[in-house]
Amino acid sequence: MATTERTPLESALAELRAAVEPVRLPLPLPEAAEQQRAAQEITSQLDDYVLPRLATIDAPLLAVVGGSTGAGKSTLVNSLVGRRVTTPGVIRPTTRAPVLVHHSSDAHWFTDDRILPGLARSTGARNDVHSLQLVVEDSIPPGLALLDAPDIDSVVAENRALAAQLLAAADLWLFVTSAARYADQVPWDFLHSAAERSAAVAVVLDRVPPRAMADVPPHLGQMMSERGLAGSPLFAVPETAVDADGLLPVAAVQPIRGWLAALAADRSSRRQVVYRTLDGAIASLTQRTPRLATALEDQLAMVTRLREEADHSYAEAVRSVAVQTADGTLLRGEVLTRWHEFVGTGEFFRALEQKISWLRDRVTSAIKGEPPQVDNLKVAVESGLESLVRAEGDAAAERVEGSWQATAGGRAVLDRSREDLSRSSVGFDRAVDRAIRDWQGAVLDLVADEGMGKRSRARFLAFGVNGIGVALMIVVFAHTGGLVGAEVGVAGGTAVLAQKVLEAVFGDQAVRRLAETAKVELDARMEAVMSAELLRYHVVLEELALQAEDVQRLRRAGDAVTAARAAGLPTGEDERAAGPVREPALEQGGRRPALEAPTVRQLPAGLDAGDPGEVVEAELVEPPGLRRDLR
Ligand SMILES: Nc1nc2c(ncn2[C@@H]2O[C@H](COP(=O)(O)OP(=O)(O)O)[C@@H](O)[C@H]2O)c(=O)[nH]1
Ligand SMILES: [Mg+2]
Repeated sequence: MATTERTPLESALAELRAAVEPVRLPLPLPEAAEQQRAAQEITSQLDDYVLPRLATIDAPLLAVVGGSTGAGKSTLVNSLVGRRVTTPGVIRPTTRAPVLVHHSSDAHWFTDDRILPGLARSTGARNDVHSLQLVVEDSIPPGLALLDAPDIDSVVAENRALAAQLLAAADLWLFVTSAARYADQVPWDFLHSAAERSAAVAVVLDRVPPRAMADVPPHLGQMMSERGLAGSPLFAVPETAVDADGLLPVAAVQPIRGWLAALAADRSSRRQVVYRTLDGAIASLTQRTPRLATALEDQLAMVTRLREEADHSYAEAVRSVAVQTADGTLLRGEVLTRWHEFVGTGEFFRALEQKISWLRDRVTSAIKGEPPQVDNLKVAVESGLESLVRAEGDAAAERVEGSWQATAGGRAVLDRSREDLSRSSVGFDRAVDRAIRDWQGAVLDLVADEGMGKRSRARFLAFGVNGIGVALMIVVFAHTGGLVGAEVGVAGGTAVLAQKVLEAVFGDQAVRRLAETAKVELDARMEAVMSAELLRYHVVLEELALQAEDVQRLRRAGDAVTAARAAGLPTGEDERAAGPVREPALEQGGRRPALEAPTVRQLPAGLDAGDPGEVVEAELVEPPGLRRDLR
């Protein structure tokens, strides 16, 4: 086998394979399952047929005999060969290694894993769908090999899969159907796919009762014409008895034999069959690749959508926390009670409006020496803030889960996740607590820095850093919504008092600046806590390993194959020596040149041919020296 440098077409196909092979479509979108199969089929077809065939264009023509259960495939192969090389049978073994029959001089083409690299080679009969039984038979002409494939409609799934794989690796389909079953759907699905990718096909209509000879073959011929197989030959084999070895009489298969022998004897015809199938296979790859790219793009779009849903939900949590930590929401309940304790009695608090200067002195004396109430207040602020942030975080998780549950793609991602994404993470509450304590620490640092360098240092020290710090937090919590100095509600009053206390210490400019800094700090910390939660959703989406670059790579690879295909298929060895290519790439959907020649209808002796109907009547071209065997 000559190994030559890769042609541009081979390089483009190798890149296509590299682009297709890793494609995974994990989300259950409408096209996903079908396109995932398509990706698998593209890869297999490249490995099993297109790449090896291109690399060894001079290899023998592989005719795969395919069809439904009991159509007579094995009997036909045996009869063509002239001896029993493959096992026919009414009682079917569930699995059996397919049999490949070739001439002894062609052995090297099949013993290595040039084609069908996934199947081991064996020389004896094997009950194993993962191997290929090679039979040397010199009644087969060199340059032609016959493969008896499993039933396309086998009850055993792996047999069906193997049948499809073998047909995809064929240069020529010898499709066997019986007079009783030729209208069945399964064979037509296969024939349709062969027509779609312009594979060379010959149909053998087996076991035709003599009285049906005038009707059934023309009907099948018409069906073939209607389904894109007008150019494919149709051989009608009459129902006859099989001999002791299970072989059909020589005369019954003679037209098929003759046709195959003619094909094998003529290198150019053979090459054209190969080119036609090869080119059709490459064309189908270029047609399938954009669909695969689109399916991958759909997956990416779904991931983007899911990510945005998660982002929006947590952005909402961040926003909501930011609003509620500034609009007075927190200045109630426990915080308020503790604040009252801290600044003094309820009466004192109610008298606030009128007696602000007096109050300042009262407060000063009340909190001098850092009374224990300040710690209670700090704890109340902490827990009020904690429950607010926790609730918003939990709500965000529930929202994401709810919106992801609404699509199949989202449900699939939720199912894949090892974590329960319908709720906050296990560590969330602790993370919130820590972030809040850190913020409180930062606020204390802030007021300490401000207080120590000021002329009001003495007053600052009198209030104590904790008292001042908590007062600043209170001011932050009422920073927006016009509460400070305006709304005279309980919360408003609370904030006003805190504000007055701070102004007494720092002056009003500084209080505004400090409150803003403290708020920015708070928002940043809460956003960090929420981001960590959001990350869980990003991670589970990233685990799908979907990359936008892969779509581009697929598209580019498909385009490159299209371009390289337009430049033509490679030449064989003899042509390489002779000079430039004589046979250009076959145009897609064109008529099949090699198979146009002898299209045969076999009639049993004594029956009038009559109207040829849809079956093209043609002379059987007998190559010189046609013997009982195929040579
Ligand atoms: N009488 C007769 N029997 C046939 C013919 N073709 C196949 N058979 C029998 O039908 C059964 C199934 O045939 P086989 O070749 O195993 O079909 P396969 O499943 O397509 O390989 C076997 O018992 C064959 O002997 C035929 O043309 N005439
Ligand atoms: Mg069989």
